[in-house]
Amino acid sequence: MRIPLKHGAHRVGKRTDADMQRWREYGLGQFIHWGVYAIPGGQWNGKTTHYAAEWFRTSGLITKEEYDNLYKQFNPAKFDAKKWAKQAKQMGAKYMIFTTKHHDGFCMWPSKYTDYTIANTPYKSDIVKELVDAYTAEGIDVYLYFSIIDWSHPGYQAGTAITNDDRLNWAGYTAISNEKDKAGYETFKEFTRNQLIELLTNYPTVKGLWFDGSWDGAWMKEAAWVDALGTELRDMHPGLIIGSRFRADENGKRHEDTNGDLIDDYDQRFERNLPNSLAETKGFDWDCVMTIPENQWGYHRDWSLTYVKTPYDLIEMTVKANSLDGNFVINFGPDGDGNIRQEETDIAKSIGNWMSVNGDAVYGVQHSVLEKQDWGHSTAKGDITYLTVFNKPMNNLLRIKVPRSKDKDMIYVIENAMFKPTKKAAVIRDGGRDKSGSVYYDIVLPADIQKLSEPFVIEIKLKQVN
Ligand code: JFZ
Repeated sequence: MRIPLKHGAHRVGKRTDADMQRWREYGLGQFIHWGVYAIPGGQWNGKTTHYAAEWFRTSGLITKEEYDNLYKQFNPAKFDAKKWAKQAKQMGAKYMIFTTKHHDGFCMWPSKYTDYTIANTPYKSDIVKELVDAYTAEGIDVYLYFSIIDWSHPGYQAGTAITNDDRLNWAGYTAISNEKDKAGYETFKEFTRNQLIELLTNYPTVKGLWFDGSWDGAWMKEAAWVDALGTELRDMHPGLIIGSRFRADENGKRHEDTNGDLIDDYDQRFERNLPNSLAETKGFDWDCVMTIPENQWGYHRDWSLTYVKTPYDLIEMTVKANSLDGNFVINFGPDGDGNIRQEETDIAKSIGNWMSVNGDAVYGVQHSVLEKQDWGHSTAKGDITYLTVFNKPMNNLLRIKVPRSKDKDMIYVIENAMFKPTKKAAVIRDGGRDKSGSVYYDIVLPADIQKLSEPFVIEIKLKQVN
């Protein structure tokens, strides 16, 4: 039984328009977390935090006053938007999400509605504009990250701060306790609306908004107002793409509404955590945003404290996400001078080199008819199935299990197979059947493929026969 909702999902099932189709085909994206937190980079007065560097204001290592004055030093002399965009292009990113304003409230654009912006730093220039222009010129679509939580706005503080530490605010159990707080929160809502309208007005080429911090308790209680704001933003920016981390329904349900329908356009729940099956995705569009270290989004000076993912870790996640109909987004945290650190530059390059050979297995694909197999992940586009091999068999015989067709009289056969890196046809052997009727094929890995020390793709054509 469906429960009537005023502020739940406004659509059941996926969006079918061209803008959303374009989103679906991205495959790989880049996230950038950049703000004044890049100046301390997780360290202050010789002490280092293990917590996420972009949360540095709450680390206990810096006073609020010290943090709130950091912007007076923000002057990234090495920042070169075109260089970043070229690097992202080479990596193979089709879209980029940029932190216009993180939880600290510092605006990377010259917002009219607060003084806490890039305009009042020694750098002065509009960083959001530089990035939107540079990435758009490279053919990379831009999305704006925007935190609802804003530690710099007095109305936000008045409305929601139980303690000074917003980390305790995770679960969204804040309450507005008195009339003064309520009035303050109204000014915060108006401020948030003004800023969002300002962003879409200033940067009309952006494709969407990536919201964060909407678990805030007071925000979740504003279902009707936030819903109306979403409609207003969509009306002023046709095609606008918004994820499920913007608003709650009237019962406080986030991501999925009370009826289990996805709120807004794609599921944002797979943060730093990929699903393992199509069933887990519930058939929704989704993205997975991922840090390169364990949990650092903003610049942290000391990556020795954490496991740093390798290019092949990230490539496997990219292919896995796409094999389950999601987009994968890799985060970069530039430093306070505007440099992308060497480790990130090297990783981007390796990924880009791999994507330039194997990108067909990632862009514009969907899940394939093959079940998940030990050697890796499979994706499909039209009548081509891409097998991306991450675990090369010791005997160099790659066993592929091909499903029985739903129609009992039909089976799938591999019609032909080609190694993507060498463009050579593969030798396919009959690998037998099992009791359920599934058919197996063995692909013989030739010497040049055996020698590869990186994942590789085999393109196959599956044909249904009687
Ligand atoms: C949030 C931010 O707090 C963080 O700094 C970063 O910007 C990240 C992209 O978003 O962190 C979250 C938000 C949601 C979840 C986890 C971390 N979540 O839903 O599991």
